[in-house]
Amino acid sequence: MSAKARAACYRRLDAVRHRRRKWEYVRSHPPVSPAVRGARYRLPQPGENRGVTASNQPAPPLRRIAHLDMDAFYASVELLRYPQLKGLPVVIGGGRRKVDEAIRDLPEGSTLADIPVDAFPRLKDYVGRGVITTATYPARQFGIGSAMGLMKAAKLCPQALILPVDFDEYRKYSRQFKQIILDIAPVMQDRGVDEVYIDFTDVPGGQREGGRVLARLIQKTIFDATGLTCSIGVAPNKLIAKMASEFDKPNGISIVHEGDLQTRIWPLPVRKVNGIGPKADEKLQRFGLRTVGDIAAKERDWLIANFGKATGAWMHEVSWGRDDRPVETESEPVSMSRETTFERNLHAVRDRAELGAIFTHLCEKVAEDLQRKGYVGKTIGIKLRYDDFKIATRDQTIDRFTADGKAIRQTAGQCLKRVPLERPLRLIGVRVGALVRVDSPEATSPATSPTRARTTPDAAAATASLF
Ligand code: DCP
Ligand code: MG
Repeated sequence: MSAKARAACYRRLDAVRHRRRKWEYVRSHPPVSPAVRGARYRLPQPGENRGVTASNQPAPPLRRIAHLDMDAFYASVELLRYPQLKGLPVVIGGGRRKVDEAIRDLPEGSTLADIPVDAFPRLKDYVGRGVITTATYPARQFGIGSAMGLMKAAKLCPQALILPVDFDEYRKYSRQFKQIILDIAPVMQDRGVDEVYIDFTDVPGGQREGGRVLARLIQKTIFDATGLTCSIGVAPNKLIAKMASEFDKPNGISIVHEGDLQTRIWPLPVRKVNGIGPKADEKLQRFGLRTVGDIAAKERDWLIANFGKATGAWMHEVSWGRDDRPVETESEPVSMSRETTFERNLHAVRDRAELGAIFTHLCEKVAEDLQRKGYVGKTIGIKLRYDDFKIATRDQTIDRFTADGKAIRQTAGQCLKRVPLERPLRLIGVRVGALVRVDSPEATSPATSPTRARTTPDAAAATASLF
């Protein structure tokens, strides 16, 4: 193409850009040649005049949103400590059993990586009602997957190895990989233990090759630091990015552009849309709508008439790949606390009744906060400030997630027994940490980690007499 023709194309392109809102999805493409279409997704090269509007203002960069999802997350974290299980069918599920403890009983000088594969328990020997949280990719070849009953999985692949869930370990890696991402691309939205959205738009490398360059950097940095792999989809918005991260799992990168809607999104089954669950799927199937493209082919009004105003309109939008939800950076709270400074200093013995009432009230308030915001926590802590302004803190981790005022009060009471109470107090606080969402898999699973300090009935009675 001649320089003159190219300049004309760019002018046309800029005029189009100018017309649309900054992040709006463009439905109708101008008739541009494939060469120019490709150039739309490149940063301007030195000497190129594209990206500069008539008024000499640089055009806004194209919106590029990534969705990153760790591969077989819980299982991959387990394989870090048991590398001898790599390439084998392994499932993660159920609580820690005696057999899990027994294999960790190692001879002097050996490590977890030395445990022979034959020593690990197998699915065929499993008895119980638990479900699988995840399975390694070799196990998935047998048709095993998340949420499947362990007994059913045992029929499909009796030789698969089974490991108990260890949320504390997964949470540790979850924090680590998210911190790595934040250090590279600060606009990140936490979507759960193993997935995040990242806004690539203004990050160096975020536009190169449609985001592939930055995605590769993030993938490599996470792998180098943790040994874990992830899959990333980069697209014009969260909706498509979420679908794209699944395109090339595991350890894949998928780049989707606006113009790929028909070829890559429309053929997908409707369930691939984040937000279309089993019920909506069933109804769509009844109308003969199986793919995203089938929905797109329906009139907006038809969708509204059959699915209601909000859902119908939403289905129309998503089937056309439109989604302008921002990447919300507000991170999940790690703890919630309540504290109070007294009007006059109080003494643990002389003002026991008053202090006791305040303490109980604080526990109830934290519990209310947790319940209102939909979290449960496992680490209960207290904070005291003495009359000399010195601070003491203690905490204790219990074996079940809770948002219950009484449970918090009881454990906080245990913590109180471990701080000096001779001096008058200026302030007292209660904190609940190690939070997870109340509806997360961790919160609803049976207790797995051992209690660090159990509350016996006697201890509870003793606590009651404190304050
Ligand atoms: N999980 C769970 N119960 C489920 C689904 C998932 O406990 N029903 C847990 C285990 C997974 C983690 O959440 O490791 C992340 O869920 P994903 O759906 O991302 O599944 P994986 O990361 O295991 O596999 P993939 O490679 O498909 O992402
Ligand atoms: Mg995952």
